Amino acid sequence: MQNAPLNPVPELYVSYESAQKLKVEAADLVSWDLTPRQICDLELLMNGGFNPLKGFLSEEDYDGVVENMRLADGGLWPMPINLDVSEDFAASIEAGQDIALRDQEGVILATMTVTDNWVPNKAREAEKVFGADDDAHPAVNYLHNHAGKVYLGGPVTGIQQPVHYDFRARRDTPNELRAYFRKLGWRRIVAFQTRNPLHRAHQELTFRAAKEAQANLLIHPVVGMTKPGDVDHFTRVRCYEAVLDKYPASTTTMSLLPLAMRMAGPREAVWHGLIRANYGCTHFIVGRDHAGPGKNSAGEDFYGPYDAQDLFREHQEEMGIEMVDFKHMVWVEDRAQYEPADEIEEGTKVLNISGTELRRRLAEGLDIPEWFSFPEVVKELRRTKPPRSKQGFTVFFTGFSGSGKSTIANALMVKLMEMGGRPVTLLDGDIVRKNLSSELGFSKEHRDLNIRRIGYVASEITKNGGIAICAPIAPYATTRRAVREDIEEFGAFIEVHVATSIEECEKRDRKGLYKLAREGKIKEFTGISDPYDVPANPEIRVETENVDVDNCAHQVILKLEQMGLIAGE
Ligand code: PPS
Repeated sequence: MQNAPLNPVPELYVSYESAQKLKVEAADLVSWDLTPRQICDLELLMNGGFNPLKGFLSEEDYDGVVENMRLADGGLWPMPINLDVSEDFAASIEAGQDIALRDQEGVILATMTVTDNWVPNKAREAEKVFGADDDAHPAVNYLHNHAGKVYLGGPVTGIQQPVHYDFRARRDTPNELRAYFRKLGWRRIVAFQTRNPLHRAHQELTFRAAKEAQANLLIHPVVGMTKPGDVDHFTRVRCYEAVLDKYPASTTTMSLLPLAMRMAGPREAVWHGLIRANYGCTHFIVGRDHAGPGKNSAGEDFYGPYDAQDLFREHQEEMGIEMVDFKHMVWVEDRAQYEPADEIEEGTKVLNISGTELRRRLAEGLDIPEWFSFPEVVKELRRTKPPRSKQGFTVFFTGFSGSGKSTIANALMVKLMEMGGRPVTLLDGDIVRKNLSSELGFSKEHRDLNIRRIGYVASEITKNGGIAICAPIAPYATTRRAVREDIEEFGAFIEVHVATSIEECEKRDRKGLYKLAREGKIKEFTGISDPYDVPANPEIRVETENVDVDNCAHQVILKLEQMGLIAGE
């Protein structure tokens, strides 16, 4: 195999002077506000990372890519790169029209001449590109539930790079990286793709891969979009910086790749290889289950463990980048070193910590041994993900008006404040309606909006390590589920159903509202003239009839203890 020549790859940017002019002209064009994923795609289109693409795929290119990984001109390209838009926006665009592409702050990054405008067959795209039309696949979920219904295709003219304020010194375009390799005289470069923190096994395997390929090493982590739930890129980059020091001086470098991953296994591996070839690399490490999306909805793997390696091998000649097999490294206790699992004689005692086990140890604040990771890396991970007993969480009470939600929520707040350690905020129904939602009434739409606002505030509190206690009626299960999803991104969500019956609430009628509701003086009153979906699986259900408030609050405390959310020092 030839070494990749390190002359520049074509970019889609115009010169600085033309860009200034174009920017002014583009202000009059119809514009599309790019989604975060489209911004990632556009950056790599413009900087040559997606070379040979000259813009978002035309319908003909898209069809070929979906069907057999080929562009209309026969070139290999495994991943559809489309500008997905709403039906309304698409309907307003005529063939041949130029549009401006803006980032989320409204900055014009590029213009695009729309040559194609079509409604894709998303089920076919899911089957062909991702292997199954199953929403458990993150990219299929994105395709059906987030991506616009219509695709626009056409060439792009680049005005400026998307703005990044983080880790600027570690971001390189393909041509910058090529120039760097040229300057250092690196002719053989093996790239390592990653979306996870690196531990000692990764350091060993990448170092070995570089030695095997007699190449220099590029750690090329993805900082665009990865799999939902991954460690955020800020933390990861701090971890990578620490690992970088462990390689022999001047053998290894790191650069950040603003790619939006699709988790498409085999096709993704080929895509990753083509991108790295554009970045001037000659070799690429492909492992077991490369860019695997996890389990499908039947609990099975989407792809075979070596499908990605097989597909890469089939195309590597044409791609101009060679695959280096990823060696599964394990710690051999007796020899106190990492060795490839397939080279170890039977009966040798080896140690390994799985990703799941690592997450458990981090969540519970347990020991992570030095043979597994570097102390600097573990320190960073612990800083970002403290043990559960130090993370934020949300306790979400739901139940009828007068069920006792507010009283129990107040008692719980006081008990948690007595324990100390984390700030506690009470978002009681009445307080929220006064301060956050004063303009809202009690229609379904307004109640949903009210609960989504509470959920947003609670998710911010949870993210920042506090305890949010919410106590609205929250009558709709779908809205409660949406709030749960928002909050569980950052910490635990404990739904508490205060299960006081409507008869009992009406009997108590503490605010006299039930009487007014019966008389028809208050409309849409929950339980009387408006629905309430009883929670099917709350973390805890408390009965308030014949149980005092203190005891109800204590039941919640016990649940929090059981979930590891509160613990002694
Ligand atoms: S919701 O459905 O979650 O948005 O309701 P919430 O914000 O918790 O507000 C409920 C409080 O508003 C008073 N109230 C009503 N409740 C239900 N239905 C109607 N139509 C209504 N009108 C006013 C009532 O006092 C509720 O307070 P709590 O604390 O639940 O008793």
